Amino acid sequence: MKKALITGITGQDGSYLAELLLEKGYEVHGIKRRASSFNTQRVDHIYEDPHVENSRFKLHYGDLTDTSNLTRLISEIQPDEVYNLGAQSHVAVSFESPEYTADVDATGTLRLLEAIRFLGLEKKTRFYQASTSELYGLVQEIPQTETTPFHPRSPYAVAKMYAYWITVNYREAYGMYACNGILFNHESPRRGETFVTRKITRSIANIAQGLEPCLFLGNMDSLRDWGHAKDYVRMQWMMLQQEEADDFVIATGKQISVRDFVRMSAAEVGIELEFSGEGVDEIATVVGVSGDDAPAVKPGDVIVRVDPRYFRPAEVETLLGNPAKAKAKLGWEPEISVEEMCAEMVAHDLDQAKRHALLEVNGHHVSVTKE
Ligand code: NDP
Ligand code: GDR
Repeated sequence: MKKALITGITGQDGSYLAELLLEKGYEVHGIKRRASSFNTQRVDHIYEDPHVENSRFKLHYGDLTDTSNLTRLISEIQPDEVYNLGAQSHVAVSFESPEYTADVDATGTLRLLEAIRFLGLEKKTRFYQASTSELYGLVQEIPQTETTPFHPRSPYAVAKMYAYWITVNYREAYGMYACNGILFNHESPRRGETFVTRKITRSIANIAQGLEPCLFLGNMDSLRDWGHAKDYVRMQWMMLQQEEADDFVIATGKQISVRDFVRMSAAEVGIELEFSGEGVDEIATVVGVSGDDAPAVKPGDVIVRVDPRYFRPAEVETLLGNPAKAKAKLGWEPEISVEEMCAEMVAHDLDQAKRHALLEVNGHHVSVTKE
């Protein structure tokens, strides 16, 4: 039975990847951070009581900032595959915590690679690094491929650039099977609530249920190549099953703006929006409502506004990937479109909003946490 170790198992990708590897018969080990409250919601459905015999899903406390912890875990587990998905993954937050982001995202990657090498596992353990389209930043070429030059635009992206190159370096220097997946944005109902797609689907669902009056956003002109996390974790596994380690762009090859994602999400709950104004004065007004499940808004209501708080010191305006290499060498293609993904996310968040609304009607106050 193959053993995999996943850092970031409690995150969006970690949870989908753990499901996939369990389906494939792996013994799956994951590193979770110690927190003052439970933080395993995304993997609770696959959690197995450690007392159960032959359990194939095991969680260990750990942290990417802790060398001794990582080295001990790798030594004990002797994994065939390590997926380094753990990171301070929020671009805007990285401007506020640049040093911590570097420690976790850059040095954390080095700590894992060095532990594998130090333990003499460089010929046994295959390594996957969660690299990112943020490396392209101020884009030099459209669409972006594996050979497009990098120009990172945030402390997050700069830290991930170190992680990218140290992964390549350990492959070249020590012959390690180490790969970079250069993944473009990918989302799902399990996406963290402060990333823009999930923030939008959650707010639109709350607005439709009368739980929240308005969605505040930053740069709505931003263009992203959005795929579904389920499609992308499949590719993470495929990358470690090749004869030779290599780096791949994973993207859909299509892009839309943040504004269009808002429009698409609103349409899912029967709200037609019209955008007007520019820059910080841009608003979206309801111009039509439809459907059996009438949303709690009426034509003329302004339900989207700009809050400059969400602007970034340096922005990545446009990202569009070309996944031709992944298609040619691995036969990978995304199966879920951005429209299907958006519908799934809104349906999920609407279900949650309806539960909250029901509780409110029955006198139980539910606080809807926001940024
Ligand atoms: P999430 O933010 O959902 O998950 C990040 C995970 O990392 C969580 O499990 C988090 O733990 C863990 N983590 C954070 N800090 C530490 C630390 N100091 N030590 C150990 N673990 C830590 O990210 P995604 O699942 O969306 O992304 C997975 C990886 O892929 C990340 O590295 C991200 O940067 C990268 N990436 C993501 C893309 C995307 O569009 N989703 C695109 C390209 C790359 P906790 O639950 O406790 O917070
Ligand atoms: P990104 O994702 O920065 O691309 O990083 P995010 O969803 O945070 O932002 C996408 C774009 O939307 C704009 N935006 C807003 N973003 C947020 N979070 N909140 C807002 O209110 C808002 N309004 C507009 C942003 O400015 C940006 O242009 C994600 C993360 O998952 C990274 O870890 C990963 O590496 C990259 O995707 C690929």
